Amino acid sequence: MVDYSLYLVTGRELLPQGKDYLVSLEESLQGGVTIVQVREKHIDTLEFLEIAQKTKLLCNKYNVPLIINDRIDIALAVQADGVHLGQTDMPIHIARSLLPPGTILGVSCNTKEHVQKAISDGADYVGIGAVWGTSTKQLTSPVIGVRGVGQILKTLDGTNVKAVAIGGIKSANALRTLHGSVSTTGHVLDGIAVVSDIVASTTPFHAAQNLSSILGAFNRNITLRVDQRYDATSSHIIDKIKNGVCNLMQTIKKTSPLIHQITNVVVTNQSANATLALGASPIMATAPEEMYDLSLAIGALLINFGTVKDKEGMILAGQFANASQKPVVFDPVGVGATQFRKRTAAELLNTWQASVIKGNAAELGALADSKEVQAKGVDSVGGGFLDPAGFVKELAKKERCVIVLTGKTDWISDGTTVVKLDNGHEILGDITGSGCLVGTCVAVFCGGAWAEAVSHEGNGALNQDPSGQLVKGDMLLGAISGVLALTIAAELAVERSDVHGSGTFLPALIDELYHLTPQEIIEKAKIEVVS
Ligand code: 3NM
Ligand code: MG
Repeated sequence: MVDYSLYLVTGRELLPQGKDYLVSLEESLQGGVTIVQVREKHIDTLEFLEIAQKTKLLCNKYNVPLIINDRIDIALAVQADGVHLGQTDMPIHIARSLLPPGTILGVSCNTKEHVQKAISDGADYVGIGAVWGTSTKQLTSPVIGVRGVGQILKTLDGTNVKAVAIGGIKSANALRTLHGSVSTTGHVLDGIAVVSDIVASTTPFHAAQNLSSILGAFNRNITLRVDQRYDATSSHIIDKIKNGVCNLMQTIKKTSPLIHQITNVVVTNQSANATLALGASPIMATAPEEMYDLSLAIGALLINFGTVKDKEGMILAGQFANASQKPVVFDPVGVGATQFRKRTAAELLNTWQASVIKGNAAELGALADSKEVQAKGVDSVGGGFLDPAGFVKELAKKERCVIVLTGKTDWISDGTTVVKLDNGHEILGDITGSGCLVGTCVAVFCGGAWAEAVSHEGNGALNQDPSGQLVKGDMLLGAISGVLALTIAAELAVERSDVHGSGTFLPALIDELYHLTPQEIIEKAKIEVVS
C-alpha cells in the first residue's frame, strides 16, 4: 500500500539560498513526507540521473517510494518505484509496457475527462490540479478550486485509483483543501502534493511536520460532527437540544462574544442591535487590513453579501477565522440573482470553510445548482423543495458544514441529523433583512458555542494544540439556537399590544430578543428531529 498523503514534488530552483537539495529533502522526509517525486524540467540527462540516484538513496533510507517525473529511462536506470506523466507525456499503457510490473503510474489531470482516461489507461493515481493559484508552474488551464476538485473526485468512485491535489497547497489552506475537495458521494483526497511550501522553506522539517499534523487531524468521515449527541432515536433528544440552547443563551450573556459581521448596508444597524440584544458584542468591520487582528478577538464571523462589496475583506476574514478555528457563518444573500453573486459565492467557498451556510430555498438551490427552486431577486419563488430534509442533508455533506434552510418551516442539517423547526410568524416577511437577522442570531449562538468549547479546554490549550478541526464548538446547536431565538422572539413580538404592523414590529422584535428567556425557548420551541 502506497501512502500518498504527503506527496513532495521537488523543485530545486525554489530552495532558499544556501540550502542544499539533499539536506532539504532529508529534513522533509524526517518531517513526514510519505512519497517523493523528482521533477526536473531543464537539465541534462546525466545531471537528472545523478540527482535521481541520490534521491533514491535517501528515499530508501526513509522507506518512502520514489517517483520520477516524465522520464521513463531515468526511472528504469535508478529502479524508481514509479513514474509521473503529464497529459502530453508518454501514454500510460506504453509506459506500463516499458516498465517493470508493479511500477506506480500517475497522471496529471485537470478535468473529469482526463481522470476517466487515466482510469481506463490503468493509472494508479491521479494528480488533480491546480487546486489553488501557484507560481511554481506556468499553468495552462484555469485553477480548479476545491469544489471543482471535489466534483472531479466523483469520477474515481468504485475504482482503486488514488488521488492527490496539487497547486498552491500550504499549511494555511491544507485543511480547507482536504475538507473542501470532496464529492457529493463523499469521495475525498488520498493526499496533497506540495512543492514550494516545503521546498522553499528554510525549515522543511517543520513545513512537512505542519502539513503532516493537518493530514493526521483530517477527519475523512464527513462534516464537523464529533459525536452522536443528536441521535434522532434517542428519547430525550428534544430536551437535550432545548437545554443546549438555554446553556448557550447563558454563555453568551456571561462571555459576551465579539461577533464580527461583514454585512450589507441595508441591515447593518439592526443586525448590530440584535447582537447586543442577545448579550453579544457586534463589530461591523470591513477593511482587509484589520481582519487578522479581529480573527484573534472574535467569537464568530458572519459573512453576508447582500450588497456584494468588500470581497477582499470577506476572503481574508474567513481565512483568518479558519486558521483560529472560529465559526464562519455564511449568508449568501440573493446568490441566485446574478452570475456575479454566483461567482463570488464560489470564490469565497473555495477560499475558506464555512461552519454554517444559511439561506432560503432560492439561495441554497442556487448554491447547490438545483433546478428545483429558482431565484427571483433575493426572494425565492415557486415554493420550496419536495424533499427539504434530503436536500439540506446532501448539501451539508457536500459543503461539509451545517446548512440552515429558512422558510415557513426551517430545516437544519449537519449531514447526519436533520432538524425541523416550526416557529416564526409571517410578518417577518414584511420587514427588510429578517433573513439577515437569522444569520446574525446564528452567528451569535455559534460564537457562544465556540466560547463554550474553549472554556472546556482550559487556558492556552487553543494555542498549543491546533487539533486540525476547522472550528471549535457545536455548530449544529449554534444554528438551531439562532433560528429559534429569532423566530420565537418574532412570535412574542406580534402578540404585543403595541405592535400594529411591520413598523412597530421591528423594535418590538429587538425588545423580545433582549428579554428572551430560556423558559420561553423551552415552552415555545417546536423542534422535530427528522433523521
Ligand atoms: N503541477 P506549489 S501545479 C508541479 O496543476 C505542479 O498539475 C501542477 O507547486 C498541476 O505546491 C504544480 O509550489 C506546482 O504550488 C505546485
Ligand atoms: Mg511532464
